[in-house]
Amino acid sequence: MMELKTSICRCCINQCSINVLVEDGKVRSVEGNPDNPQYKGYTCVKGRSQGSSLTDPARLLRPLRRRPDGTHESISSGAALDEIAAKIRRIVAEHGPRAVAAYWGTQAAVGSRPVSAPFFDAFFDAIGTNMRFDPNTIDKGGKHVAPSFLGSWGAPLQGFDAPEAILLIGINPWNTYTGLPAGSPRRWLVDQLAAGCKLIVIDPRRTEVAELASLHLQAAAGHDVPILAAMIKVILAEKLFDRDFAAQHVNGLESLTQTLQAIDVQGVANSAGLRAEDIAEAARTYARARRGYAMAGTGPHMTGQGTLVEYFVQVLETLCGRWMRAGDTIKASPSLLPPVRPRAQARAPDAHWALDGRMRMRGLKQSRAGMPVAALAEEILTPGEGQVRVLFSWGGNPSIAFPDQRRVVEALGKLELFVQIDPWYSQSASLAHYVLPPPLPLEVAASSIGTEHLALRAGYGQAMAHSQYADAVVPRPPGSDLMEEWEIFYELLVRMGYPVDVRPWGHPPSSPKIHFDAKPTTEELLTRFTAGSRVPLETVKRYPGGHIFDNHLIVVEAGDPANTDRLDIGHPEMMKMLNEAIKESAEPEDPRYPYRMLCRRANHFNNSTRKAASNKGLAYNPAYLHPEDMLDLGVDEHDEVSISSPLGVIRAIVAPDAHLRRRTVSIAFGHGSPQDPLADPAIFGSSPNRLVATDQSFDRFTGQPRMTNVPVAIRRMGFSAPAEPER
Ligand SMILES: Nc1nc2c(c(=O)[nH]1)N[C@H]1C(S)=C(S)[C@@H](COP(=O)(O)OP(=O)(O)OC[C@H]3O[C@@H](n4cnc5c(=O)[nH]c(N)nc54)[C@H](O)[C@@H]3O)O[C@H]1N2
Ligand SMILES: Nc1nc2c(c(=O)[nH]1)N[C@H]1C(S)=C(S)[C@@H](COP(=O)(O)OP(=O)(O)OC[C@H]3O[C@@H](n4cnc5c(=O)[nH]c(N)nc54)[C@H](O)[C@@H]3O)O[C@H]1N2
Ligand code: SF4
Ligand SMILES: [Mo]
Repeated sequence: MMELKTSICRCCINQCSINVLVEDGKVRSVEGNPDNPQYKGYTCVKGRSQGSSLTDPARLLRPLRRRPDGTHESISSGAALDEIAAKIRRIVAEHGPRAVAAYWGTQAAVGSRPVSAPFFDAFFDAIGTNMRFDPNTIDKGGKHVAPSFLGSWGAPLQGFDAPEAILLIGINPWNTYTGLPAGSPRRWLVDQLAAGCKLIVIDPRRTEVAELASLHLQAAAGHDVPILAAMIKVILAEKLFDRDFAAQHVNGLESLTQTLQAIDVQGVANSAGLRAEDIAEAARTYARARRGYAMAGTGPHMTGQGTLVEYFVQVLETLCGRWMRAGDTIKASPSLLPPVRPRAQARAPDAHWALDGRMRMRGLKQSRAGMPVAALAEEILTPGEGQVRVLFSWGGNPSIAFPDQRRVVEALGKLELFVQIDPWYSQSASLAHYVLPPPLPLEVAASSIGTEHLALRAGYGQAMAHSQYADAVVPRPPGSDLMEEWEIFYELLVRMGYPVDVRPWGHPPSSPKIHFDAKPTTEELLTRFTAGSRVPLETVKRYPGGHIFDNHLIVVEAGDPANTDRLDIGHPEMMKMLNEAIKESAEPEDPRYPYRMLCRRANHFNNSTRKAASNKGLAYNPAYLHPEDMLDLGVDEHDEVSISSPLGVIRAIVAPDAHLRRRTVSIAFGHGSPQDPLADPAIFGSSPNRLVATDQSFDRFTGQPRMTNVPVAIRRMGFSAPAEPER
């Protein structure tokens, strides 16, 4: 029997509304839902091809346990959980809770996080460990830390609501669904541009989105801080800022103006390879627009200066008065979360970026962006009190995504217990003691709550009050032994004798926990976790393909007249770091490493997640080079090169990209064999993280290392494979 079922794609952050054609319990096809008002039928190749992953013979259908020789054998989920619980009990008794670390990755974030994170949190809270990691500190960690220096506003930024100017800094929403609202990003952007919105892009590559820009500053990588500072200088000098807002809510104008005297717009332009007029034009265009948003992506955040970059992005937003005011309506009010009460008022910075957790190396601390992932390998390898001996990894791929891959792989090999929750035999699964496979998204119920929640952070989530609920569309494969992520942590809580008390995801820390005496179902969790939401789940369920719930949208309330807090656009610590950054951007080139390796993403891959049928036959990640550089290197398309940094060397296959700046190599991560970095790149792809150091140049708040603009050497491959340098 054929049936058309509506669902939500959970393969990436866009969370498209999809129609799934099901025949006898099998997915026949996945297509966009043309009737959905937000997505209008949009999907990408990853989502459309997910049906084949459900029946892919490589999919894990039962838990695995590692044998002493490193191969894996099947084990029942019950036995695996018993063994894991016993090991944790022993290790915690011997070494204390800090020996247990946990990491959730990107597929947790786009997948079952809203139902599973509460159980994950409850489990590691019960153990009492703060060695809890997530990808923020190797992604755009500075976004969370910058408000410690700027302060925060009690209401969101204007964001996607009718912008007259958009500033995208090192972000390519065409492929990545960040920086433009969830939905059909191209269609949305084209509509805004047709309505007169101006798009400004700062990126060393003429990306797909840069093609549509009114102004593309094709700057050299790593110059974002000086460029933003130069733009702000122009805005201040030409008095293009929101003077009323600044007078009422802002401190530090004088010290910012003073510090910017050291900035010479022409000098910034020269170092970044730009024209000073273009920097000034970008500043004027952005500041003259009455509404707009700026979004810095992974490019600038991976320069090792993420916090400073983000501070200046937020200073720009503050100067342009982009914060919502009393009476403004939040068009993207989340539906399935309890309504928030935004107020138009500043909260002063507290400089309390550091939270309780401490790493044992390089003075690194837990910040508002989380624990520094880049130092987790060192925590595992460094003996002494507090050494990490256990790692749970859910929906992440440490062996491929963490910088300094060689050290990470060595560290993972030293763990006493490494549990990987993964539907695929990924690079990290292949190194784990236990692999616990969850069902795939179309086999479980879900809601759009994740995208709704993101919408309160400018540059992410949706532009409208869209909401959707989806039942499972197909059953799990017969004979499989799969556990949903929340179920794994539920079962471990029970086995270890801890109470099952969980706080619904997205609810404030002060909200009450829910106690479970008996094991719930996912449907029950979705219901209980949305109690008190702005729109009742029952109402959302009445529109199976998704709907805009724009009755009773949240309206920003007036600020408290007694509040005297202000945002600080001239924070002394940031001003000091700006001066250092200006000096750093003038660093001399090292002639041994004349190329700069840039981060990049591709539409048909989502980080390292198994490529299913979406790769058009291409199993690897090409190293993109400018055609002139290819001539200099004497290589053609499909030729092999070695790319090296002082840390290591990888093999890669070349592809031309005339849209790059000269002397750059642009390559996606998420590929390669961690066990054998010099394995055939045509089969395994190439891993840039082999070349990225964690302890040379890094953001001192988040520990996020320089993961783009990395100096490398490129050579045409000879007859013999290159050797990795000694360490
Ligand atoms: N299809 C797909 N979608 C994804 C992902 C995926 O792998 N595939 N990954 C998801 C994840 S985890 C994330 S974090 C987001 C990331 O989404 P984005 O931040 O959009 O990631 P990229 O497409 O790599 O874009 C980064 C851009 O920064 C530029 N760049 C590099 N260095 C610099 C620099 O120093 N300064 C400036 N200004 N630009 C620079 C690069 O040329 C590139 O165009 O995408 C998410 N969505
Ligand atoms: N050099 C370099 N390093 C980078 C980056 C870069 O641009 N360059 N990007 C950084 C960024 S922005 C990020 S966010 C991190 C990402 O770091 P991670 O989140 O650790 O990496 P992913 O590759 O997204 O890992 C996803 C894992 O989840 C598994 N998976 C797939 N589907 C499911 C599912 O339904 N359930 C579960 N439980 N698992 C599933 C996949 O098989 C894979 O093992 O990497 C960072 N590292
Ligand atoms: S953009 Fe593609 S992968 Fe992402 S949610 Fe939509 S269909 Fe799925
Ligand atoms: Mo990311």
